Amino acid sequence: MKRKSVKFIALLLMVLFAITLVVGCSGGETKKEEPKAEEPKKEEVKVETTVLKIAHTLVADHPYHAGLVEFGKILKEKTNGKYSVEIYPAAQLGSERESIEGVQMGTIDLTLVSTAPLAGFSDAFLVSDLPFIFKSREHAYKVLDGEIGKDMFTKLEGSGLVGLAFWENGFRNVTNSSGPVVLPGDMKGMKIRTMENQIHMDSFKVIGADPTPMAFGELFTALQQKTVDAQENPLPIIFTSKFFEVQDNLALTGHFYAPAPLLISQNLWDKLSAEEKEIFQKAANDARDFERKIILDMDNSLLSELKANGMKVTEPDKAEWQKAMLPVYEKWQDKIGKDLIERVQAAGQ
Ligand code: EAX
Repeated sequence: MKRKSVKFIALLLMVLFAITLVVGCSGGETKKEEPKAEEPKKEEVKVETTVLKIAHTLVADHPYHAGLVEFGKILKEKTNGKYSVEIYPAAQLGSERESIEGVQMGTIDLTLVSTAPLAGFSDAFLVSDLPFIFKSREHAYKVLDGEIGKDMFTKLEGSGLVGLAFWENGFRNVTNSSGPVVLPGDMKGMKIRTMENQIHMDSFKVIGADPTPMAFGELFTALQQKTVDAQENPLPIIFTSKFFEVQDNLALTGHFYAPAPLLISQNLWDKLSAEEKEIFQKAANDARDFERKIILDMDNSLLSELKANGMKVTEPDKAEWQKAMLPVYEKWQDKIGKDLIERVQAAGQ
């Protein structure tokens, strides 16, 4: 019995030893660290940027330009870099009329212009070109940012142009190189440059002046060479385009209010998704408010600058000028629509 149990224990020990050997080999081996699979590098998602061409006719110091830079900043941010802008100031891409044509053809993506030259493309804005139709900025904004302004943009359908928002050029004043202007009759025979707009030309004809339509880009030279005696523009343009260098007299007539619609090419607009359209619209509205504020600040501060640059300033009685230009309403009310004129006037009551 004793010998058997010794044998059994020895066998048991050998089996246990063998098992330990097998387990030890497999479990003992220090597991080679499996190389960690490389974390897939987050691919930088490269956004293809579309650079939009924007044209305007004023110098880069004018609020038109600052407003468009703001528009581009908002657009780039809200589209995560999908859209950015390249702004061409000072009529680099042509006059306002040529820029509007470029937007229609899609060779220019957006343009910021006064409503006046749009008369050659659509009747939609004629009411805003009437003398003294807007009593104040508040009146203008109430009309342009409301239903009437929306109707104006709707009338652009089919023209290749889409109106995004009405920015501001502002209330226009007469400058000249002949002498002080107070009464409308003081402009008798005076050669005044106007925008390419028949209502503007009729408004100066009716007070005895001699209107010449001309692209903005030619105006400074025409004043310098006395091809024309006078011009009319808001203070921010008179200052930033340095008209005080070639015009001695400024009459604060405020005879026209010039809205400045931001227009986008229909081709481009149709390619935008619903979400992108919303982003473009909001950027146009936010940049509009930004630009209007700069114009207002400049309008309030530039008079002293212009006087300091030698301009002699008169403050005509606006009621006199309004009465003198009234026949223009008679001539244009059928074309524009008496009811539309009355709606716009009622908004200012
Ligand atoms: O729209 O032509 C003009 O006098 C305008 O004020 C100018 O082009 C900005």
